[in-house]
Amino acid sequence: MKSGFVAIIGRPNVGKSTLLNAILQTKISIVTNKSQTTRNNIKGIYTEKDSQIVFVDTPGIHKSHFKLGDEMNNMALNSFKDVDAILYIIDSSKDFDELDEQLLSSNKINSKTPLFLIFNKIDLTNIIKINNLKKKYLSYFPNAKVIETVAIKNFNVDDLIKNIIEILPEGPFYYPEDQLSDRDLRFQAKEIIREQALLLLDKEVPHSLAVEIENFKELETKIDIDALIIVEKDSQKGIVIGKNGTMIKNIGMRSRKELEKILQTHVILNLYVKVIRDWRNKNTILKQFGYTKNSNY
Ligand SMILES: Nc1nc2c(ncn2[C@@H]2O[C@H](COP(=O)(O)OP(=O)(O)OP(=O)(O)O)[C@@H](O)[C@H]2O)c(=O)[nH]1
Ligand SMILES: [Mg+2]
Repeated sequence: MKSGFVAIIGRPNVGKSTLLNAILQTKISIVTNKSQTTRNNIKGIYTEKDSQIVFVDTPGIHKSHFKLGDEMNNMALNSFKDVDAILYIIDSSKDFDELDEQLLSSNKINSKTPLFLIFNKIDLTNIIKINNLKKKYLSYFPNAKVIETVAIKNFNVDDLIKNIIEILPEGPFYYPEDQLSDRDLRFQAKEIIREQALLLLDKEVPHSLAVEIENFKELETKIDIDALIIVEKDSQKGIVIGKNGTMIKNIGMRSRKELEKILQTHVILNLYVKVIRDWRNKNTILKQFGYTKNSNY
């Protein structure tokens, strides 16, 4: 039997969570067009007959201006300290930048850990650009395995899994065969609501927004959920509620539909909005929301 832990890392918005979901053919991690969507390390467990890969999706590594961002970066940087392989995801349509350079030239990535350079989003660019990027990345890690993917279309995902299994050590299954994630339904619910809010909102609001589940009651024929949407300013609260409550109704309706798909049961969802000023810089709030290493999540 083969098994191991594999960290999925990279800059924000490159397609890390999309790739994890493609590998597991299930929505484990939320995906939006906004950067810094993922705020926690989230495990996705892939099991085949005689191999198990425990993937760890991570927040995109970015230049942070808030304590929240520092915590997210720390989570990501801690994820690949002791793993059997690292998937470094690259948005092939973007230029190589200063933060990539910093990360690759620091000694944070252990040169003994097998490294996969995943050139994702190749549908958005051309061969010349991809080849230039490859040269750049390979100059830091000449032995890395290069794979091109289009995560939204599942392109090359099977090939990637095959390549990972090849380098995994012999080992036991770490999780039951039918377990797909380390996160519970409560966590999934808060993430789905955040995802739907992020998809509908713009500018600084997505980054200032958090969701807390106040009540999650599993009844025989339905699940009752009360959730709080937290923002940092009164003006943002107004935007989240929308004219005559249209925005919050829309967020609620879309979240409920998505939750019903995942939970396979009827969902009653009540949303409330609350302002906590500057919560992204408050340690106690970050801990309460599950955004620190020592949080419950
Ligand atoms: N065209 C194209 N878009 C993609 C591809 N993979 C992901 N995307 C899109 O890129 C955006 C970001 O995807 P995510 O999976 O949320 O990216 P991420 O790296 O997890 O982002 P963070 O959680 O913010 O770090 C979404 O709009 C995806 O639909 C791809 O291969 N091609
Ligand atoms: Mg993500």
